[in-house]
Parts: sequence; C-alpha cells; structure tokens
Amino acid sequence: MLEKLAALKQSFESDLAQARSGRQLSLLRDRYLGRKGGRLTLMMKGLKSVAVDDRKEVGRSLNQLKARIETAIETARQRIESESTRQESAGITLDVTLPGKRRALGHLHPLTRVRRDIEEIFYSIGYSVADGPEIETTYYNFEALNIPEDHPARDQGDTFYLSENLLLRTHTSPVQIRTMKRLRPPLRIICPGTVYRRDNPDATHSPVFQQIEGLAVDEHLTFRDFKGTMEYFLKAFFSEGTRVRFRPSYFGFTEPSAEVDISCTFCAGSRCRVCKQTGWIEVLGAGMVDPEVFRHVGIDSERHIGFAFGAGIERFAMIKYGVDNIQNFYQNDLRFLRQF
Ligand code: 2NL
Repeated sequence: MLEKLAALKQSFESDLAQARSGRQLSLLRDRYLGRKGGRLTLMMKGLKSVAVDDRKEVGRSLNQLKARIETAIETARQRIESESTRQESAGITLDVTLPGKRRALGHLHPLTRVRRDIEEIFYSIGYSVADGPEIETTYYNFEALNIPEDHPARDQGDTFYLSENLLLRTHTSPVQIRTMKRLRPPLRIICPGTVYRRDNPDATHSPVFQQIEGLAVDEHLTFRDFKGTMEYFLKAFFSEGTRVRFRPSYFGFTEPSAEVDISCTFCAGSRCRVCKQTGWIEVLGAGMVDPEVFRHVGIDSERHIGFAFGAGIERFAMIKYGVDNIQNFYQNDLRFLRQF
C-alpha cells in the first residue's frame, strides 16, 4: 500500500509539471482528489481493507499526500495566475508618447461675437440687456412707434404678416416699448435680436437679420448726452481713432433724428471703394425719442427726455472684419466661419 502511495505521488508530481493553466489544474485536482473517481480518494476508501496494524501509518501517509496535492495545486494556481496577468498587461502597454487625438473645437459665430462685444460696451456705461417676442402685434411694432397706418414700412411687401394684427417684428423697438410700459425711468437698455423684413437677399440685404437698439430715458438728458454716448460706443467698438459724424435725418419715432457715420475704417477717410469715395460709412440711425412715443407708453414727456438708436449687427461685423457679403453669415460655410 505504501509503495502504491509512493507511485501515486510520483505520478502526481509529473502530471503537475505538465499543467499550464487553471483549467488543467482543476482537471488534475479531479483526477487525484475527485469525490468519485479520484485516485487518492479511491485509496482512502480502500483503507478499511488494510491490516489493522498498518492502518494508522498508511492513513497518515494518505493524509500527508492529500495535503501535499492540495498545497501544490494551490501554489501552482497562484503562479499561473500572476504570470498570465503579467503577460496580458505586457500585451496592451500604454504608449504615452503617441500623439493625442485632436478634438474639433467650436467657437462663437461672428455675429454672436459682435453682439456680445456691443453688449459689453453698453454694460460698461450702465445699460442692461432686454429682450422680447419675435412675433409682435402691429400695435407694438408700428402704432406705439408713431408709424402711421399708411406708412410704406407697414406694407405687405415690406413686412411678414402672420395675420391682420400679427407680424414678424421688423425691428427690436417693440422690446423697448414693452420695457418702457413695464419699468419707470430712469432706463438704460439695449435690445439685440433677430428681425425680419421682406427684402430680396443680396450682398447687403437678408430677410432675416440681427439688430441692436438702445434706449436711455431720464429727467435731464440732452442731445449732447446722446452724441457723447454714440461717440463712446463707436470708438470703443471700432477704434479710439475713429471719427464720428451726425447728419440730420427723419424717423417717426425720434425728433430730431440723425444718421451716424464713422470715418472709413478701410482708407481712414482718404476715400476708397468701400466708402464710395466719401471717406465716411453710415453705421446707425438715432435721435431723441418723439413725445408721441412717450405718450403711448405713459411716460410724461414734459418731465422725461430720451434718446434711442438702431443698428444692424451684420453691418458692424462686415465693417469690423472686412466681410463684403452679408450672405456669408447665414450660409454656415466652415471655410468662412473658421476665420473668426
Ligand atoms: C435704423 C434706425 C432707429 C430707433 C431706431 C427707437 C425706439 C424707440 C423709440 C425711439 Cl422705443 N426710437 N429706435 C430710433 C432711431 C433709429 O433705427 O436705421 N436702424 C437700423
């Protein structure tokens, strides 16, 4: 019996030396220690037929071999596992010297940038931003602004009507009307936003465009405050060296009214194609708020003075960045947009 045991031990050691994987170790364990056909298990079951005198010694040897097999398999299992972990991580080594993947980075649309630049300039002198609906009533878009029933701007051919009384706003003035109705003076607001006019698209016209209007209402404002504010704004936006001039004009909602020009940023006033040989570029319309507008919103024009202006954001962007076609802003061609 002890000889058979020694042979079994030898057989186990040589089988163990062949085992290469966890699965092979499991099979090995079954072959020797399996509850049914395990070779050592069978010998343990045969202990009963060993002579009583030898039984104790044989029993001890059987137990010793069982312990030996168990620890040997466990040790081998640990060795195989740590080896395979090492091999796996060797296979997927991280090469930190590889170049990274470049992420496509977006940026602001040039019109958004210009709008924000203008907002920042007005924040710096105490203005707030106001906004309102793009679908307006004829009252807010025309009536309250003293634009008469028969004015050409009200024409079906100039304005997108949704019904008899509803339209797509043609300027952001209705936002200012709404704000004056809601808040008491003193007021300093700018109103940027999308506006709509029935123009055929060309290099300087788009039926959808961005406007920014400004409004100040207080007790002791003067025409000089108005001029000074426009000069401060235009010099801050274009450059300190920009010259500003005011020409008399007419709007139903301001009196007196002015058209405001800057010295040509392309030829510095020495006349070129862009300024049509005049040395000046028109950038906005403005004036002192007409008392008739104040009447509509319930502000006492005996006590309050206001000035207002309106400008196209595309025009500011075209002058600042030298863009010669307004359509570029709406075509979303990345070759154009990436330049900003
Ligand atoms: C232009 C001219 C202008 C205004 C807009 C305004 C608004 C209120 C009262 C008085 Cl609520 N005026 N806005 C004033 C003068 C000119 O826009 O050429 N825009 C592109």
